[in-house]
Order: sequence, then structure tokens, then C-alpha cells
Amino acid sequence: MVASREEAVPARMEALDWRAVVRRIAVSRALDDLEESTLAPQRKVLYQFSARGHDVTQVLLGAQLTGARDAVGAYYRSRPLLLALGMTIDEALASSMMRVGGMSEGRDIGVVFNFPRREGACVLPVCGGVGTQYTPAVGWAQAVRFRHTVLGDERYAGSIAVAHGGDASTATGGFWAALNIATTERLPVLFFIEDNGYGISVPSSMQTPGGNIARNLSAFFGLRVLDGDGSDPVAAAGLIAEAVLGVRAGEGPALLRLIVPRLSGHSGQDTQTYKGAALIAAEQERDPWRMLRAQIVPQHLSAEEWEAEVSRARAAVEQASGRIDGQCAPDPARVRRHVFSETAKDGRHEVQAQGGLWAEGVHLPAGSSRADPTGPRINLATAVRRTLEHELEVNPRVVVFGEDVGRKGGVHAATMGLQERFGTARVFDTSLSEEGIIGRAVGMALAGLMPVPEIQFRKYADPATEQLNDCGTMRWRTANRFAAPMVVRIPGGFFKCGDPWHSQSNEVQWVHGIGWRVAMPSNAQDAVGLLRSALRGNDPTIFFEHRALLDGAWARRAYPGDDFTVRFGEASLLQEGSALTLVSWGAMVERCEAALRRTAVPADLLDLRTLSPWDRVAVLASVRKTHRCLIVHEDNITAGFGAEIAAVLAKDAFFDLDAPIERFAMPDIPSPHSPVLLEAVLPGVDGIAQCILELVAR
Ligand SMILES: Cc1ncc(C[n+]2csc(CCOP(=O)(O)OP(=O)(O)O)c2C)c(N)n1
Repeated sequence: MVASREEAVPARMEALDWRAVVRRIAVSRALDDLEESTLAPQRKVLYQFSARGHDVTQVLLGAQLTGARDAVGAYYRSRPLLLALGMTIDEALASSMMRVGGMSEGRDIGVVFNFPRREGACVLPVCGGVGTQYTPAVGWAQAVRFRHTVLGDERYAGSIAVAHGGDASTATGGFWAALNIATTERLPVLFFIEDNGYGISVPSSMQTPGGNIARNLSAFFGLRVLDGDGSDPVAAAGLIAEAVLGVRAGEGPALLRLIVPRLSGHSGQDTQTYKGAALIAAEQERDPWRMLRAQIVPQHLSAEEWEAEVSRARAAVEQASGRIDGQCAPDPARVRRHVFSETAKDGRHEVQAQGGLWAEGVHLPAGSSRADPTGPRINLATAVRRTLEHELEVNPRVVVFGEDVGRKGGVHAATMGLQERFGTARVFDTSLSEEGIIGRAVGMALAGLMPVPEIQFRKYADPATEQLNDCGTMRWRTANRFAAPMVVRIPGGFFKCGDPWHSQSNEVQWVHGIGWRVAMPSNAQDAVGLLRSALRGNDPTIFFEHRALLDGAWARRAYPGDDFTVRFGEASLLQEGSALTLVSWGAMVERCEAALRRTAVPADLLDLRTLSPWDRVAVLASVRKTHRCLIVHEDNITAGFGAEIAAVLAKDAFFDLDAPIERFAMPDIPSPHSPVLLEAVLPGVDGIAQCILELVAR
């Protein structure tokens, strides 16, 4: 029988191992003390973020995170919580001292942690950006429900996500995006807000009116709100137990705000001159650590036991620091590794510890590069829909979502009928928040699903920029501990007309971003193969669906089969000739082909198909043969991807060139709306033909 709340909370309090709580807080204090007094001044720790004042409540929270698949979206002041969940002192110090054995192998700031786990609460990779932890945490919560109720995985029953942040983080878009998702979907998430009154020097009254986010959210529909004082640790422990129990019991999301004093500066450099001596003294008076001693000694722990734990913690931290000091710095020869999923020489995949399907030993067949076209020609939108349908069928972990993606079938109709067929848990609409869409996808990927979020139009990926960037760098930042493979479908580019909002292409941004594979198919067959490769792969992928191609006649091809895949980084040589190399991708390929037809110049036409990675071998080989190169793209010319290709050719094919490398692309303006204006600036068949003729005449 399930105990009532009145019985359950006291039972959880009764079960609290106070000695273990004290031990962990003592370790956290000893770490902060050592770093503040010694390691930071010695510059062995370069960025110090003390958790003094936040430590008691965090360790008390950690004691309640007992679900087999609980996860925490944490931030830079979450170290005590990590210690409570099982991170060792050596791991903590190796991280802050930038030594081998640290959580990021010296790649990230010491308190920007990650903590992969197969069993027990894990900590999702922390980011430096305030507020970034929230939407991945709700994604995890949605995946918990999915894995339990849809996939029938009992380990996920009753597990929850915790999103941990400070008061200032409640002003961020990420917080509100997550709150909307958690409450509209009734997800098992606890928002755990430690309010120390400041975001660096800015008071919480600037972050939320009146300075109390709990009060302001008290009428928020579907959210249970609790508010308390972290300087009263026993009462705080009760509130924490109550909040966690409710979320675990399936009562929906909760927010618990606890007031805590920040007993050191924001970071090691911060002298807190903005606070004044009286406030600083008052904060010291409210030190929860001292309060805890007064509350639990001698009832739960004798004074001798308390002192013994404190001395033991200090000694353990001292010894560990000596040990870690003797440890090597990470090997610079490895610093370029783990941007993408890697395969060793013997063919073994070096798989991340957590995130995606491969980490759980789930591999789908790699497919076949041989197309087996059957049936009539289909448009690119249908090609996408059919591929998604097949992958949803063979892989129960695929989930497809975005604005209008569910019932309507997407504003581009690429997901039409999928919700009817696979249900609302696997194909669903989302709130209008791109940060929410991508952040949620990150959390779901980290929980072992293959999310396929749609960004409705290329330009509207802007609000998701932070989540996209952080997702891309995740594997590198965590030295291959975590990765979040997903396929982000982004329709974009011009259609019948342009405009600055729906018609942008700007694919180069993703190539310049770290860790994203980027596909930009020019036709339905390649779209099938590339999308399937991405869905069965182990890296985050941007899949660009060009609006002009979705129903364009030229892009229509017969469906190449349910096994068909196209390897990334392999250009397609559409026609061969010795006078010129023409390189393009996306919607410009069709125009390049027409221009070549018009000029009758014998040329190699290379459709790159993917820009990350891109097939430099094919481009170099062609240019070494033709000695001339024209690159055509829709993206703006300055620092467009053509510039990268040109730079590589200038270096590696310099002596093979008989003429300067030419680029033909959009001028540096947004896409204009009027078709007359658009065609005046977009590379068109006439313009490309003219470039070709001029280049071969040089
Ligand atoms: C998006 C973003 N903007 C600004 C910063 C710089 N910054 C780092 S911490 C911080 C204050 C955050 O305060 P709060 O969320 O209350 O947490 P606390 O540090 O008080 O624990 C700021 C402005 C950042 N890291 N990320």
C-alpha cells in the first residue's frame, strides 16, 4: 500500500542518514576552503565557484534522489549535489585542477560538471550559460515517462528530473520555456531554486518582481509551489522530501524555492563590494551549516561524531589534493578528439558513456548505399515523410515533434499522417519555443531516445541557438562521456518568393558551429538516404529541407528503398567534363545543371550533399583535373561555405589552377520578398551560365 503524504514525508525524514549528510557537506566545505585559501591563490584552480551556503540544501536534495533513472539539470554551483550523488573527491579536484581524471579532461571549467550513470541519478552535462539546464531537464522528464509507459521499461517508473538553478536563472528564457513544457505536459520535474538574493551583484528583485519567484508562481496552473528557508535545514529537508515525493508520485511538476546565503563572492574574483559589511555579516549569521549543527547535534549525531566527520573530510580533501597535484595535465595531443563520434582503427566505435542509442548498445543496421528505386517519383516532402515513417516503425525510440508537427502534419506537410499512425507520445506538437524544442530534444537524447525535432523555418532556429550550440559541443566538452545524437529538421531557403523570415538559408552557421553534421540534399533520393543515415547515426545532425525542393519537380525521384542510406561526406558527381568544376548543394544544384546545359561547357558538377563533413577529396580531385572552379550557393557570399572551399583549393590546389576560384552567391542582404527582387539577387540560371562562360574564357 502506498503511504499517505502525512506518513511518507516523516518516513523519509526518519530514514535520513544524518551522518552521511554531514560527511558530504563537510567534504564540500573542505573543498571550498582549500580552493579559496590555497589552490586558487596558487593558481592551481583558475576559476573558483564556492558553494558555501548552498551546500546543506543541495546535499539534502541529493539524499532524496534515489530513483533508478533520476537526472539533474545542474549549474556551476551544484558541486555539493554532485558529491551527494556519488562524485568522488578525486574527480572534483581533478576537474577544478584541470588534471587527468577530471570530468571534462581539462576541457571545461572545473565546476561545469557532468556525471554519467547507468543506474542511479545522473547529472546532465552542465553548461556555462545561465538557464540552459532547464529545458534538457524537462526533456529528460518526458523521456522518463516515454520509456516507462511507451517502451515499458520499469527502471524508469517513478524516476524524476530536477532542474537546479539560482534566483537569477529564473529570469531566463530557458526557465520559462521549461516551466511551460513541464506544466502543459504534467511532467515529473522539480524546479529546485536556491535563492541567494543575487545574480553576481544584481539583486533578485531585478530578476522577478518583488524578488520571490515562488510567490509570483503561486497561481501558475499545474505547478505545485513550495517556499522555504535553507537556513533552517531540518525544515528545508522536510520541504525537499515533500516536493520530491509529490513529483515522484506523478502529481506533476513542482517548484521549490529555498533562500540560502551565498557566503563567498560569486566566484573567486568577486569581492562583494556591492553588498556592504552589515549584509555580509548577517549572511554569515545565517550559515546553514552552523544551523544544521545546532539542529541535529546531539539528537542525531554526537558532537564528537560531528567533529570526527569534519576532520575526516578535511584530511580526505588534503590527501586528495596532494594526489591530484601529482597527476598529469591532460594530453594536448588528445584535445582535438571527440568532436564527433569516433571509430577506432579496428572498427570499434568509441561510444560515449551516456546519450543516444549506441551508448545503450542499440544499433540499427547501417543500411545500403545501393538505391533500389521503386514506384513513381515522389517529392522531397514525401521522401522525408516516408523515411520518418519507416524509421518510426523499425526504431521504437524515434520521436518526432515540433510546432504543428502532430495533428496538422507540419506546415510543410512532411509529417502528415504520422501522428495518426504512431500516436501522440511519438509524434507530437510542442509549445512555440524553439529553445524548448531543442532543449527538450537534448534531454530526450541523453535519456536514450532518438529525437527528431522540427524547426518550422530556418530563421526560427535563432531562439534555439544556445541549445544547438551546447548540444554540438557536448561530446567534446565532456571528453566523450556524453553526446546527444538527434536529427533537427529545418526547412528553409526561398520558395516562390523570399522574405527575411522564412527564406533564409545560412547553412554555414551550422558548419561553423562545433559538433553538428550538416546535410543539405538537392533531391528526394538523397534526402531519404541522408535522413536515414542521420537517424541511425551517433551524432547530432542538421537536416536542411529546402522549401523550393519540397515539391519541386526536379527534386522528385523514385523512393530508393527502406534500406537506402547515403554516407555523409560523399559528394555526388552529377555530370563529368574537363573544362570546369562546378560545386554546389541544395536548391542551387538544379540551377547549375540547367546552366551547364545552356552553355554546353563540359564540366564536373559536384553536389556536395553534406557540408559537415564535406567531400574535399572529390572537389580537389576534380579541380586537379579541370583546373577551374566555380562555387554556387544561396547563402550570403561573405564567409559563406564557398569561402571555405575556396580557401582549401587555394592552399591544396594552388598549382593546379589556371584561373581564380570563382564564387557566385547571394549578396550580403536578407532574402527579399518580391520575386522580382529575389531573382535579381539569387544565383539564377542566366547568371551561373555567364559565370561559367567567363571562367572558361580566362
Ligand atoms: C546566459 C548567461 N548570461 C550571463 C552569464 C554570466 N553569469 C554567470 S553567473 C551569473 C549570475 C547567475 O546568478 P544565479 O542564477 O542567481 O545563480 P548564483 O550564481 O547566484 O548561484 C551571470 C550573470 C552567463 N553565465 N550566462
